[in-house]
Amino acid sequence: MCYAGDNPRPHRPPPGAYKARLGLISLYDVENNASRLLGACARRAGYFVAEIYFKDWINNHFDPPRRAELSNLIRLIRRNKLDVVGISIRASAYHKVAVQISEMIRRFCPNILIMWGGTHAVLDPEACLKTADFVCRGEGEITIVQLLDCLSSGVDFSHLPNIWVNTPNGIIRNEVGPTIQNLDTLPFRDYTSPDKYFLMGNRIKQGDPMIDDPCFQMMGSRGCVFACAYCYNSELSDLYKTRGKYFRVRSVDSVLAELRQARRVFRNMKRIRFDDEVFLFTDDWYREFARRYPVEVGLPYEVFTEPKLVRREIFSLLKESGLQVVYMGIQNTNRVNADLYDRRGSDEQILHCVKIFSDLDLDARYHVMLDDTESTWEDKRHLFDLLMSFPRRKFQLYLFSVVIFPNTKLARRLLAEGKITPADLEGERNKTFQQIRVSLNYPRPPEDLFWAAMLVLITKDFLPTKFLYWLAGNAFLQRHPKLLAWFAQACNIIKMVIVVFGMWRRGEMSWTLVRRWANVRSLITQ
Ligand code: B12
Repeated sequence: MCYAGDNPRPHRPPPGAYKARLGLISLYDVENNASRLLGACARRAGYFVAEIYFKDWINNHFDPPRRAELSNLIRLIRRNKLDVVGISIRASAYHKVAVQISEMIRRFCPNILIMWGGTHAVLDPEACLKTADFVCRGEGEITIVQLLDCLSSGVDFSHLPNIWVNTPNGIIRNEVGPTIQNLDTLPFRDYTSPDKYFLMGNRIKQGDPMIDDPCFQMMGSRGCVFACAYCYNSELSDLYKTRGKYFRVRSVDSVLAELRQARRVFRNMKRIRFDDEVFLFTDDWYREFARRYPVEVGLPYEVFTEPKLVRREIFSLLKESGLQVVYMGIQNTNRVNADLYDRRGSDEQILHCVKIFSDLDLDARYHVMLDDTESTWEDKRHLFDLLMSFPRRKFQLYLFSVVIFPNTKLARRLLAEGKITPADLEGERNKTFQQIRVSLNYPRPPEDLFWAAMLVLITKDFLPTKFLYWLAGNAFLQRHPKLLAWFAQACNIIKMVIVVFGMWRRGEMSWTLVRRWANVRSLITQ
């Protein structure tokens, strides 16, 4: 590895010089935006990139790497003559797989540099450096090209912003680099280069694993204006404080141009999901988007929002332009949200949004987060009553179980209060593999099981409202919540069949979804 050179500035390799070859490995994450974007940046700078999608994630389940998958990975690294591999770890739960894979690469391809990046590496670089040669602790687009330039010119890279390096003399911690302030300057994510591989089972499948997916995932912004305690944004907005605006948006031109390009290559595209933390733009942006989107793209789309951001005027406009599905974070009662999660709001605000979505006939899906350390019986009852006051036929609930990500405000607070130990942090405990979406067979205290089952039943619109209130007040079931959970599970399966059948009829089922949902043991609630 080249350390501590005399020439601290990276420079482009001279024409005709050897160009370092990059591999990007995405762990259990076929969607990974970062791999495709970094791949596009490095290719734009003239470098060879092999993108390797190593397995896919499954809700509430973990399928360890198999021998054939690992040997195919090594085969690909050798065949493509890579000099450096970047492992993109988005979710901390995949830390241990990253260790396993890195150790194997080191054993069979000893001359290859191993770099880790992604949300987890940004959140917990010290832990990552126990295995990786170096870590990218920040946005990767500029860093990856600078690194390849350095490697190609034989220049030291250990001084590069964002880079933290393990050296024989200890860790070099460079400061966080500049953030991309104008997102329009980035290339679009690359879905078409031939050097893409999906490893799952015995086969190496060449080509982009998402290319046949009916849902195209898109982002029009980066960062977030909120800093909820459980979310990694609470840490990142601090980290990037001195590096320009943290929340940045793309122009309508740029968003539509990427969508038009995607429509040409995604043969089966049926809908678009905007994966922005919140779909937040200026009123002028919304107006221009709503005017041009139906003409230039014209597919139904989905967005994520937050109660404080919902305005009737804007959502009517979006609805007319094709908005079909809205995901909104409710998370918990106002008391728990404020006291534990640093989220402020009111029931009135939530009910106001629910009314708007219902009036506009939008398919509303509300996110709720259970299993926290704070909620009392009264909070749980309050949450049930609030959700019961929504028009029952017009929404879905997505129930999540709170996961504590390292170095978030929530993690720091619960550790300081002694309510959790470091072993409970994601990366160590890996709750993601058992319980990120709530399933009723996960072990939880009887009181939590009772209310989780009640929430599952709310969206089973074939059950009468009066019956649900009767169940909620039933002292026998409160003492024996397992009975209620079995009943809720049965209703859940009925609902799941209805949902899957609907998606299949609309042509929205994909192999990716079948793989994720087919496991009955990890069945999530719908
Ligand atoms: C959209 C999204 C999804 C979508 C994916 C859509 C898609 N096409 O990518 C879906 C729903 C599929 C998804 C799934 C999951 N997600 Co998600 N997801 C996100 C979200 C909102 C955006 C990610 C994104 O694409 N950002 C844009 C890209 C370009 O930027 P980036 O990922 O930040 O990467 C930059 C740097 O980190 C760096 N970088 C990244 N990789 C690499 C690699 C190298 C080599 C280098 C040098 C640099 C580098 O450069 C990039 C560009 O600057 C993030 C939150 C967020 N805003 O990041 C959560 C987030 C990453 N997800 C999270 C989680 C937990 C999950 C799941 C585990 C949930 C589940 N149901 O099981 C799965 C796991 C997937 C996996 N195996 O990692 C957590 C992870 C927290 C943690 N510490 O574990 C996050 C942070 C949200 C949160 N709760 O706070 N997710």
